[in-house]
Amino acid sequence: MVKPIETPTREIKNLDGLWRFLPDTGDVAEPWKAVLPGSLECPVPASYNDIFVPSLREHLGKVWYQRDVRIPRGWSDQRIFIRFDSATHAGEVYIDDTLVVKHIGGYLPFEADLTQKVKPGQQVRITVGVDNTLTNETIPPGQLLTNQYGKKQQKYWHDFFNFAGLHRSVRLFTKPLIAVEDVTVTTDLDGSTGVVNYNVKIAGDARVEVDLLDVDQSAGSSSGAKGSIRVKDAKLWQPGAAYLYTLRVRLYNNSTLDDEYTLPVGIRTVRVEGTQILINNKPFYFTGFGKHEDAPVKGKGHDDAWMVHDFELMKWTGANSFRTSHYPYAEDVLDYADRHGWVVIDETPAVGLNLNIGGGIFGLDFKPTFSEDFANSRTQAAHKQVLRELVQRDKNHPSVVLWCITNEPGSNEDGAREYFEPLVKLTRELDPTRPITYTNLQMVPPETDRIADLFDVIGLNRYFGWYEFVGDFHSAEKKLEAELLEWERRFKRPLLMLEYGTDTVAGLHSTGETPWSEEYQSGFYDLYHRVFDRVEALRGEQVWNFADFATGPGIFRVDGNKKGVFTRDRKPKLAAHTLRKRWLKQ
Ligand code: GCB
Repeated sequence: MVKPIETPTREIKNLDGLWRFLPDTGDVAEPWKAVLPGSLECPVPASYNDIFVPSLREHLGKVWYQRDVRIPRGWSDQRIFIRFDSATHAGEVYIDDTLVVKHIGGYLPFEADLTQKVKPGQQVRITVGVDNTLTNETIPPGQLLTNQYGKKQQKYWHDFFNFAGLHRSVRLFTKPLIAVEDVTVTTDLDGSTGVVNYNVKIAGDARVEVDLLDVDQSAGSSSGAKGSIRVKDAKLWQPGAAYLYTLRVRLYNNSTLDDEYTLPVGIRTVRVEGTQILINNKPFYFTGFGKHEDAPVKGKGHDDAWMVHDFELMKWTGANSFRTSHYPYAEDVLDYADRHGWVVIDETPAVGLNLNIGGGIFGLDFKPTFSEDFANSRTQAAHKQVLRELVQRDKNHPSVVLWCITNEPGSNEDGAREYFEPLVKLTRELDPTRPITYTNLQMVPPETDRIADLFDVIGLNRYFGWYEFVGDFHSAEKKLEAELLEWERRFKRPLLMLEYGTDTVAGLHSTGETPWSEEYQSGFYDLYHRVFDRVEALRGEQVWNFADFATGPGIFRVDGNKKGVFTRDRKPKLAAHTLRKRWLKQ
C-alpha cells in the first residue's frame, strides 16, 4: 500500500468536509441503509468529542459518519479505491448497502478496492462506523466496565483523552490496472557517493524504469523492480538541513506508460555505535519534545495550521527533534519533517501496557500485566499488526531515525520479556536499517528492568522532582545522576531522556521551589540539564510535553495535563524560554 498521490496516471478526490453524523444509541438498526436521521453534521478531519454542545466526551461505542459522493465520470479503465488515513479506533465502511472494509487500530491508514462496487459517474452513499472502544485486544489497550449502578465506563492506562473519530483525511483515488503497489527505499553512503536502493512491488506485468531526480535533472537511473542508484557527491538529508531527491518509478507496457509513482528520498544513514547515535556518521544529540496531536475543539484532528505553528514554535525553542508520543502521527507531519530536517522518533500506539502504572505511585495492589486476563497472545498479535502497518507506512521517511515500540510497559514483570522479544525481532525483520527503542518507566530502575538489553537505545521517562522528591530539587538531582550512571554502567549503549517535566499552571509564579509554578518547571529543567551534561551516554533530551493537553476524567489532572512548556493554545511558559537559551546556546 502506497500513499495516494496525483501523477500522470493517478487521480484523487478529497472527501474532507462536513459529514452527516449520528452517535450510535442502538435505536437505528443498520444505519448505513438509509440517510442518517437527525441533523448533526461533523467535520472531517476532527475528533467528534468536543465539537458538539453538550460534548460527546462520554460517548462509548460507535458513531456513524455519512456523505454522498459522485464517482468522477472520467475514472473508467482505472481501479477505484477509498482510503482512510485513520479511523480511531476501529472503522467499518459501507458503500450504499455493502460493507467494503473493516479495520482495527486508530492511527494508521486503510483502504478498500471499490472497482467492482461503483461505476464512474454514479452517486453513492458512504457510511462509516467508527468505534472508540479499547479492550485488551486493541493497541492501546483498555477495558470496558459497568459499575454497580449500571454506568458503562471505558478504562485505559494512558494519560491522554481517548479522542475518537475520523482524525485524518478521507480520499477516493485511482490506480491503473498495472500499478506500483509498494516501494521500499533504503539509503547508504560510500564515501561521498550516496546509494539509493529501491524495491518496487507491482500489480501486473510491466517494465520498470526508475529515475532519481534532483530538481528537474536526473541524478541517476536504473531499471528493474529492484536495484540501486549511485549518486556521486550526493547532497545529504541532514538534521536541520533537509535535502530531498525525487524517486520516479514508471511502469511500461512496450512504450505505453501504465503507471507513474513518485516519492521524496533523503539520502542519509543512521547507526548506533557504542553509546553514540550517528546520523550520516556524525554523533547526533536530540533536543526537543514529546508531543501529542491535541488542540482545542478539533482534539486529535489533523490541521495544517496547528501543525505548521507547532513546528514554528519548536524551531523557535531551538529543538531539532520530536517523538510521536504515543501513537503514529498523521503522515502530513512526517512529510513536513522530511522537508524541514526534523529528526523523528516514531512510536507505536502501545501505551498503557502496564496495569501497575498508577499503583506504583499510589501504592495499590499489584496486578499482573502480562497474563491471560490482560496483555495476552491476542494483545501481542494486535501489537505485531500495528508494527507491520507502522513500518509499512513510515519506512521511507528520512526524518524517522528510530522506532519506539512501546511506552512505559510493565518491563519489570513476569512475562514482559516473552511479550517483547518477538516484537523486537519482528521490527528488525521489517526494517533492518533503523535502531529500536522503548521508553522505560520511572518505577522500573535498571536493576529490575527485564527488556532493556533487547534494544539499541534506551529511552527513559523520569520525573524525580515531580512524582518523587516533589519540592526537593536537591534529592532529585542526586537520584537522577546516580540512576543515569547505573543505566550507563550496565547497558553501555545510548540513553535518551524521552520524558521529564512538571505540571505547571501558566501565570502561577513563586520565588522558590514551589510545585506548579512556572519557576519550578524552569528550575526543574535546569536541574536535569546539569545532570545530563555529566552523563556521557546521554544522547538526547526531549521534554514532556510540548504543550498542555486533554486527559480523561480524574482528580489527578486539573483540566488536562499541564506539563506543556506551551499552554494548550500555544503560549510559552517560562520554561520555553529556558529551553530556548540552552538549545540555542544563548
Ligand atoms: C508518563 C507518560 C505520559 C504522561 C506523563 C505524565 O510517563 O508516558 O503519557 O502524560 O508521564 O505527565 O505523567
